[in-house]
Amino acid sequence: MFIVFIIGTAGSGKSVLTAAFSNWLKMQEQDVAIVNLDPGCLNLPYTADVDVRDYVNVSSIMDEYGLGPNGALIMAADLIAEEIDKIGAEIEALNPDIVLVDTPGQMELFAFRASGPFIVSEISKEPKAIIYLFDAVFCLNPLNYVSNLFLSAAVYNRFLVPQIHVLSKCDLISQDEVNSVVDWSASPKALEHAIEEKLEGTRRLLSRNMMKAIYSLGTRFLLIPVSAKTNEGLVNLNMALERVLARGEKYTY
Ligand SMILES: Nc1nc2c(ncn2[C@@H]2O[C@H](COP(=O)(O)OP(=O)(O)OP(=O)(O)O)[C@@H](O)[C@H]2O)c(=O)[nH]1
Ligand SMILES: [Mg+2]
Repeated sequence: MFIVFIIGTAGSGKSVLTAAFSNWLKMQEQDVAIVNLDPGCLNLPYTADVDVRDYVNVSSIMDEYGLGPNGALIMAADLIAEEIDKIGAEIEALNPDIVLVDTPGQMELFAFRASGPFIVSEISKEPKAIIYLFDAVFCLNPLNYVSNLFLSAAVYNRFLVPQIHVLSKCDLISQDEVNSVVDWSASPKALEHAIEEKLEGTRRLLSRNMMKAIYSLGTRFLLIPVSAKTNEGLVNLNMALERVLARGEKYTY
């Protein structure tokens, strides 16, 4: 069994990708289970096999403790951590080949508080990977792209789990734009060139220095363009996961 967490900023396409990729895997005759870890979501574009909302209820936390929505979500994250053995046991009982885990809308609640890494480590002892989403529309501007690089490096630093980087919603930008952003992710020189060309003054200086700081970490961020709407790139995403998780083998033998 392999566990794949789908992480990204609010609205970056986590839930829709979870739905599209699970359907795609099922078509490849892979045995998939979906886990929803977002206690605050109202509607999901898939049917969760394991749903954290069966364990914690954000609106009753708001009522019971007199909290606003953000305070309640923080509390919910801590309550999920307390229930993680039961959630892990549910997954274990399903015993699929691959588990896709949709994570909370507000990434910082999951990635930057103590409960997130605890949940990732305790949900299962099986091999894990993270799919980190870069929203294509947001990444067209090199300043936003560099900011997202920082976030993804921070996520990697928090979880220390093999991380695959996806350019999500790539159907919303042109093929030329997809190629440019993928070039930036493959070559620091291409990114530096875009920063010089598209940014000015303090933004240019800061973006250039931020970019250099990131690349000095030695982490690679090659982006895989994916669309959950057209299914473009799901083959490449799956190959990248197989390389990381199963050394290039299929999940099922
Ligand atoms: N065109 C297009 N739209 C997409 C794609 N993926 C997601 N969207 C849209 O982007 C919006 C956000 O998608 P979600 O999957 O809910 O994003 P999320 O990261 O789960 O959002 P939160 O959990 O609310 O933070 C929705 O309106 C989706 O329909 C895609 O590949 N192509
Ligand atoms: Mg979502």
